Amino acid sequence: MANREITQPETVFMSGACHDCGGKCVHKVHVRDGKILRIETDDGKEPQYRSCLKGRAYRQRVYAPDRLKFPMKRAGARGEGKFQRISWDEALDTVATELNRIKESYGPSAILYVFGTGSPGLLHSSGAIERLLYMFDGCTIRWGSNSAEGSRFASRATYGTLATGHHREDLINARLILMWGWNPAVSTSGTNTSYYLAQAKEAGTRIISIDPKLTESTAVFAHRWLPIRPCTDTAMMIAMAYVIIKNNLQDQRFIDTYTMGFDQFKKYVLGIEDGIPKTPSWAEIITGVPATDIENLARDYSTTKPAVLMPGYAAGRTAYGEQFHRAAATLTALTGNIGIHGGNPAGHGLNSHIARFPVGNNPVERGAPSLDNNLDCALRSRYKVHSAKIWDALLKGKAGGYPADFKLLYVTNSNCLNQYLNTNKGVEALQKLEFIIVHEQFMSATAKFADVLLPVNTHLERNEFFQPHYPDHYYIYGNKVIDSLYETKSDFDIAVELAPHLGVQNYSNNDEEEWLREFVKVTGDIPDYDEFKKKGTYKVQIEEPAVAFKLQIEDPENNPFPTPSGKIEIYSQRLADLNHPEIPPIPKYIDDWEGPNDSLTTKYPLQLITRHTRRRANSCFDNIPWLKETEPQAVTISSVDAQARGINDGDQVRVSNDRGELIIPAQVTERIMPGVVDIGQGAWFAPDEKGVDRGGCPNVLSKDEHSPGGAFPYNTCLVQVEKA
Ligand SMILES: Nc1nc2c(c(=O)[nH]1)N[C@H]1C(S)=C(S)[C@@H](COP(=O)(O)OP(=O)(O)OC[C@H]3O[C@@H](n4cnc5c(=O)[nH]c(N)nc54)[C@H](O)[C@@H]3O)O[C@H]1N2
Ligand SMILES: Nc1nc2c(c(=O)[nH]1)N[C@H]1C(S)=C(S)[C@@H](COP(=O)(O)OP(=O)(O)OC[C@H]3O[C@@H](n4cnc5c(=O)[nH]c(N)nc54)[C@H](O)[C@@H]3O)O[C@H]1N2
Ligand code: SF4
Ligand SMILES: [Mo]
Repeated sequence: MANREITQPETVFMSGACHDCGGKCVHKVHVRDGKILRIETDDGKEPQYRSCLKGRAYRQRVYAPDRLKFPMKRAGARGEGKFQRISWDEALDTVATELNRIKESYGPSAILYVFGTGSPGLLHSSGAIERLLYMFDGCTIRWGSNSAEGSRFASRATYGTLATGHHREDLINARLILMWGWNPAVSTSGTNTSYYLAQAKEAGTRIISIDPKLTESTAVFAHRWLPIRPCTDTAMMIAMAYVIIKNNLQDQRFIDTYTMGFDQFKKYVLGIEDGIPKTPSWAEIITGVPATDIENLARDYSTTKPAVLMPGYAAGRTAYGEQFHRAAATLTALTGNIGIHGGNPAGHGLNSHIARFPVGNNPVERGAPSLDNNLDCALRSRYKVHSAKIWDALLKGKAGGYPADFKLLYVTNSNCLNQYLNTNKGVEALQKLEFIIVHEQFMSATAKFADVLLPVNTHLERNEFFQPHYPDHYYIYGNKVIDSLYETKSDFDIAVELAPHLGVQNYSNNDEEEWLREFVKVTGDIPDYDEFKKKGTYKVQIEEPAVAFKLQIEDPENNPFPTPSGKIEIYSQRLADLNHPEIPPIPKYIDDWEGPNDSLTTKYPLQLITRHTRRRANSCFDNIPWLKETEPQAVTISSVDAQARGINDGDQVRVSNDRGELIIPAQVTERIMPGVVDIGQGAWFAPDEKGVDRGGCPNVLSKDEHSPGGAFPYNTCLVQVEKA
């Protein structure tokens, strides 16, 4: 037989922005005969939006042998991971029958929708099913950002908005940068952040890192590393305020003009309120940072202007995480580093013009007060379930104070069993449900518990529109590069096909392209859709980097801050009105449960932190061989703590507390402070027959609580480590 393989010429497609990594980059995909050959990245005009190792390796994710290929229904016990292939017709019929049955028997609030950040696109993402469920009389949804609810809470309380960021180019204008629990060389934090940090360093900006670990960012950019005990940063910041106020180093004109509540804060800081002056020596005992270092940093930060204090989200993912972000914002206000080039208000830092998929209103929440900008967590939890408490909510329902007795769980774009707190409790809770539906690309820990499992395509198998999460000035068009593999579909396609089975009329009057055209139009920036689609990126020219609150600072008369007082609220009356002892109206240090001062340290003496890793985006990519090679899953432990336990580098160790245990190799290093251990988050939960995790999933250890302001306390967790 003649050779039938006629080789087509190689074609290049522009796509990008694969998962939730804190960035959105360009994928330049080489294809021949409908097969991806390799993936390169932006080599166009600066600024380039270049991929990381995960994008370069994406071919292996698309063609992974363990991709979910067909719709399936459960064949063994729930969670056992045994499935049987079914047709899409049967799958959609079953999903519709169960949704109808649950709605009719228990009401729509018995349906809990848990969505995550698997797909960062606007159309083919979690919003698609959310919209469908709302049109189907609603459901209960989760609230609380795993990433940064503490930061969101603090930003709303202090500034009245989440849009508090500068374009990252502006880092170059700073004379001093404090990377406070911020590791953008790994966690990206805006695609080009490291690029601009490198430029700032070259231009002479001094950079100081405050972090329990000597991170990649610290190694590359910082002039100094100040190790600090996790969960204690607020104490250090308040002691810095003490030094500033005692030495009259604050920007009093700024404080008088733009802020409210300085005097109340001052009374607390100086100890007039409670008899405890918050001196550097007071903070040294709590934080482990020498008092002289705190004193020097306070002087440095308040006398070097402009300066950036950049709080990462991790120090706010603690038991009182919002206090960290409130204190950070307050330091920027005391020093007048808000609204100016080279400064930073240390708020949530979100892109202000981010568009959203129109999900509509949830009928189940009809009559609820506006919850969006609300600081009252208890009020929110009357209508939604805080994501930290979903297992508890499944187990206890209304009797536990939750909005409903949940019967059906619908999960898209999330590996919640792996990624939310207290995985072992999740395993138990999932057994309580009558039905579980999961849309997935892989057999994740969560997918294993599905009753119906629907296979989803990847971003390279659909057209999509992407916008940056952090303030930046570009957009990405993700072109469909290959046809959907096997029988996979996107969440949007599934919603469109499921709608008629549910009797939902007019789910979408637009097809994919019409939606994308609409999103592009809404930006107001992109003149030509077809050209944008072809080029894959649209870079908006800017005169100078955008600076949050520039107008408020330059012309305060006409531009109040969007807070009730119109000022930066160091003291918040809205918080005072909550009358909650653990949500004080001014930022305060509160000792964390499971912090370094908890008596539980006698049993579990080590503080566990769980950083975001280079080789994964949350739990995405854990199964990709090329990426596995780059970084073994291990627990990082200081040589001091390792020696005391007879642990050598590479030894298998048991990390445990009362909630669970896991066995992984130890990585012994001087690059983490004694008393602290670190396990990269996102590794796949793999319990052995005794229930001991062998995959390295740190959430078998984390506690399913949230801070008073709604933060996930992933980094508040006490453990013991011993040789396995
Ligand atoms: N211990 C600890 N745990 C943490 C954190 C921590 O710091 N420490 N960080 C937390 C943070 S910040 C976050 S944001 C969460 C993230 O937690 P999740 O929101 O659960 O996100 P991922 O782990 O990325 O899981 C996303 C899942 O979606 C799937 N997916 C990808 N694309 C699509 C798609 O198009 N459609 C569908 N249906 N599925 C898709 C992926 O295969 C993956 O299994 O993790 C949190 N978990
Ligand atoms: N490569 C990669 N990039 C990512 C992600 C990913 O999974 N992989 N995830 C993305 C997502 S969803 C998010 S929300 C962001 C998260 O971004 P971050 O929350 O900023 O990232 P982390 O790596 O958790 O933590 C940053 C640094 O904080 C330190 N740290 C931990 N606890 C404390 C503390 O109590 N005090 C102080 N001072 N430092 C502390 C850690 O050692 C780490 O160096 O990253 C995004 N970027
Ligand atoms: S993980 Fe982020 S930076 Fe890496 S390829 Fe995907 S979108 Fe780009
Ligand atoms: Mo996140």
